[in-house]
Amino acid sequence: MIARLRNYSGLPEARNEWSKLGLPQVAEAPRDLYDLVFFFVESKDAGEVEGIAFAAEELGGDAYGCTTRTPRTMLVFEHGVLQGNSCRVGPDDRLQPIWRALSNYLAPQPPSWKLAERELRLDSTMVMGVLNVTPDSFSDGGLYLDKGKAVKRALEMVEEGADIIDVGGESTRPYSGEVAVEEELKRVIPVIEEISSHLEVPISVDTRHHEVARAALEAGAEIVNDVSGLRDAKMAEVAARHGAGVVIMHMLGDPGTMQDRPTYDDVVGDISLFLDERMMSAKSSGVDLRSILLDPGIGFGKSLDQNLQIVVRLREFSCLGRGLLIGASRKSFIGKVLGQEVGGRKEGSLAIASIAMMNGANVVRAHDVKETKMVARMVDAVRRAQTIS
Ligand code: HH2
Repeated sequence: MIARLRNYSGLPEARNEWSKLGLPQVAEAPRDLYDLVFFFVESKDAGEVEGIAFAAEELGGDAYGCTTRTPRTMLVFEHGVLQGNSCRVGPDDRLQPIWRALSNYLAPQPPSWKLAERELRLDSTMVMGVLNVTPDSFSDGGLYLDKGKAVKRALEMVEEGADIIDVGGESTRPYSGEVAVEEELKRVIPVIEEISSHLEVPISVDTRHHEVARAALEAGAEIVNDVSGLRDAKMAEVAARHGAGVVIMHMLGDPGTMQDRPTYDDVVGDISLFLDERMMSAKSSGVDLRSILLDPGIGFGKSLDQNLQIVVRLREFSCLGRGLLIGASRKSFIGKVLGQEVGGRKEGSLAIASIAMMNGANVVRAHDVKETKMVARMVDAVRRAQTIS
């Protein structure tokens, strides 16, 4: 079960969402939105959702069941009720998930990201530079298939300020097919071996295959970035055995089909539930929760509007208690808004990166490292001013 704090920009947004979720009675509520705190609770288990709804009502809140496929309820509290009760929370409090969501939302966790040999501080935004050793990636396909060129680009990205280098050997752009493990290994391992001996910054391997992850970790990578959310059953075990950092990303289906009319009851809620379930599964395979970062997967089975929703509501994912990674760089939703092909999407990518950073992204995956790093430094300065003023 997960709980999310939902912060509406105003009544029109709230009404629109409530009617989509089958909450007409709340849409008629006359009370002032700004006196209220909203949570959504969702679970695969309807009984769990009912239990928390009951506990919320006992405390003086209101609970409204949604008509979505996933059992989901909206809890509404007046500010005063929450303030009066949040300090009395015990470990067996049935409202524990909403207290956790509230504190994670207001003071996002965590301060660091645990890798096998070091911890990466997350108090400033990190930039993950993209290095695709593929013939067909949507943006840099074919540019770095040659090992020498790939190594040169990695060093250049570090000069430009990259905090992590993400090496991938399989394009996962929409409608792409799967690359054989042998081929993926041939592409990425020599590059990782070479750059790990030159670089201080951690290397991540962007792969869906545990064989590739294992070989990459042995060759010097420290992070597994899995766009399939650890669907390969052995992936979590490999990551756990190496104490590797792990990025769990959400994708709807697979690259071959993900853009065929993607639908969600609620894009942020459905993705949150998926990420939480994959995170708990990784934990049960031995992955330390402190090693996990979560990524809602911009462009992976999402329409233009769904991608924009994720960016604007990113902070809701903080309720899950982990750091967040966002990869929007040069993606087609930016092209759709601006009417630009891949080469003309830099400004749009930087705009999205800065909004994502303001909304809680800890790591931003980018092709234009130098510019993204400058945006990160600027946004971090603004955020620091926010906390000391
Ligand atoms: N996006 C891509 C690849 N890996 N990993 C994470 N965690 N998040 C992302 O958004 C993400 C990712 C797709 O971009 P790219 O690698 O440039 O393209 P391709 O898949 O065509 O190689």
